[in-house]
Amino acid sequence: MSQDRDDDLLLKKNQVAGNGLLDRRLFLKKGLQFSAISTLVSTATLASATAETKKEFDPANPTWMKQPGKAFSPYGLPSEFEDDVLRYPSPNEVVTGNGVSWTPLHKMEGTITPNGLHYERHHNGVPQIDPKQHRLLIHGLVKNDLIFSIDDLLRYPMQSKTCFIECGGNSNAGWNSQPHQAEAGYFNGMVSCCEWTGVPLSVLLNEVGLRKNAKWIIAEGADAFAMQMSIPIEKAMDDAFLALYQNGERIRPENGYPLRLIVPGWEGVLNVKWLRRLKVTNRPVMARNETSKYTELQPSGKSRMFTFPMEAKSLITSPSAHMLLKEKGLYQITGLAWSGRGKISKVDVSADGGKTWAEAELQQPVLDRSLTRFRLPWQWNGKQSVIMSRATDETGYVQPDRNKLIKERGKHGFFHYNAITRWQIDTDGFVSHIYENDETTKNNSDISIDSGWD
Ligand SMILES: Nc1nc2c(c(=O)[nH]1)N[C@H]1C(S)=C(S)[C@@H](COP(=O)(O)O)O[C@H]1N2
Ligand SMILES: [Mo]
Repeated sequence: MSQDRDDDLLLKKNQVAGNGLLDRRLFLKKGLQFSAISTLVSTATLASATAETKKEFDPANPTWMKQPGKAFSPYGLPSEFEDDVLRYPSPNEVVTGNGVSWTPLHKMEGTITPNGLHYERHHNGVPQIDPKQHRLLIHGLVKNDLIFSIDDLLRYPMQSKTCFIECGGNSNAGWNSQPHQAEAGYFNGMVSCCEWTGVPLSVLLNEVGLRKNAKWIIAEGADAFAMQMSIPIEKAMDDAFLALYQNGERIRPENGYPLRLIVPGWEGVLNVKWLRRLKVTNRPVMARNETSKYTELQPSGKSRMFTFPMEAKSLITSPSAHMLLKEKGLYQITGLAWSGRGKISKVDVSADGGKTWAEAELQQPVLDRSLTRFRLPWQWNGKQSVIMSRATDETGYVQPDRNKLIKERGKHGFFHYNAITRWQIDTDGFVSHIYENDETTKNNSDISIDSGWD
């Protein structure tokens, strides 16, 4: 049967939305498995087990089979052939140590961020803290001030939680008047997801004893920026915790060693790294990062402040910007969805610029406030196509398209950009970032954020 007839048959039997979106269960259906997957791999490759190519597969041929391999190592590193899977540090940082490095989401699979690829955001460098000298002070509107060493904290009963951390400024190039052309991770990769382990904050707050007028907690970091952030007491008592471990090992210096605050689902900036002090107060401290930053004027003339939870968002990571589809045929669209308000309940995908949608398969288990992997098979017909994803979370919140976001928030936003991202695949297979045709793309006089953070 010819390739085209195969393609037609696949479409006829499995298409669930316009422009070739196929049933998410396609790869799970037993009978279809073989034919579907073989179309996914180029027919040229499959058909090529000729005498010529068989020579490439000489069982005794690879050099790594002719001599013993390397011995053991005390700490494992990625294969040298994966040396392009890297964080991307902001090129235009003005002060050394103030900037960001993005997680390469477009080069990764699954949902967990390896520690060496967790995005970084520092305001004044990474302090090299000696855990023996480090102390945490809890004071303010409490009955007894307490000082903890790291060894003290390591003796407490621990809990683990997998959750994402996302900078409030993630994807903020989306506010630009022109679509930002960068790889998916180097545009949206100020989000990462780890299993964090540590001590519930409520345990320590109960130990110091909150006074009646305790309303806020001010968390302070031990870096040269002395980051301070205010957190409402309800959240502090609910699910915030002090993390000592990241994906099973002690937290990396870049991510807050030896102690960091985790505030699940809320703006990254609240997750104070290198935590040294928690002051219980009756009002917020009104620090730089809750006044001159993170306060945003709305079209109504009012400002948004203390916009804590990160709203539901999703993003196709493959195919995505700057990738090249070599030929028409079957592809797996995949990406990530997350919500600071709970679990992702569904992700819809469109391959026709939003005219029709189909529900993607969610990788199980779907975890609260964690990156969630979605996948959907797609038969690309070689024509210009626009693919996009739309997340819905368990509160019923639906990720907005860009026009809706701009209508609500104005054109000069900086934080909390969670609009639907559109990737356009051209006839030559090249993928780029586009906006829906709207008035905002035509107005070129707006501010331009090449790589913003905060
Ligand atoms: N002490 C301290 N904590 C901090 C910061 C900082 O510069 N200093 N940056 C904040 C910001 S803006 C973000 S987005 C997250 C980034 O965490 P990460 O570097 O582990 O990804 O840490 C927050 N906590
Ligand atoms: Mo941030």
